[in-house]
Amino acid sequence: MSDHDPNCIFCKIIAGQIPSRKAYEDEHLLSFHDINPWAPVHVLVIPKRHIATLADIGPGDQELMGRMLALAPRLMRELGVDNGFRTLINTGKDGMQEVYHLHMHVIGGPRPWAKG
Ligand code: IU
Repeated sequence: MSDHDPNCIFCKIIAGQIPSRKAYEDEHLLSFHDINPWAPVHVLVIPKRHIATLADIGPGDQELMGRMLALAPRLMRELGVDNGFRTLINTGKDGMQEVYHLHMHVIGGPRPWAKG
C-alpha cells in the first residue's frame, strides 16, 4: 500500500494541495474542521498514511488507531468542548463512508436540534 494516493482528496489536504482549517498536526496524524459540520465543533482526525477504510487496517496499525482515539479528548478540550462529544468512524458502503481515506469524526458542542 502506498503512503499517499494522488487521487485521494484527504491525501491532497495532507499535502497542502487543498486548503483546510487545521486543528492539529503531527508526524502521524492530521485533524481539520469538517467543511459541512453537524454541530458547533466537528473535526476529522485522519492518519497521514493513506488507509482507505477501518476495514483495511493491519496488525501494525494498533498504535496508530490508539493515537487517533487518544487525540479526541485532547482536541475537544483545546476547542472548548467541556460537555461531552461523539466519535464516529464510517466504514464502507453500508457504513455510509463517503471519503475513502480513514477518518474519525469528533463532534462536540450543544446539538442544534437539542431542546433547552
Ligand atoms: P464520511 O464519514 O466519509 O461519510 O464523511 C466524510 C466527511 O468528510 C463529511 O462529513 C464531509 O463533510 C467531510 N469532508 C471535508 O471535511 N472536506 C472535504 O473536502 C470533503 C469532505 I470531499
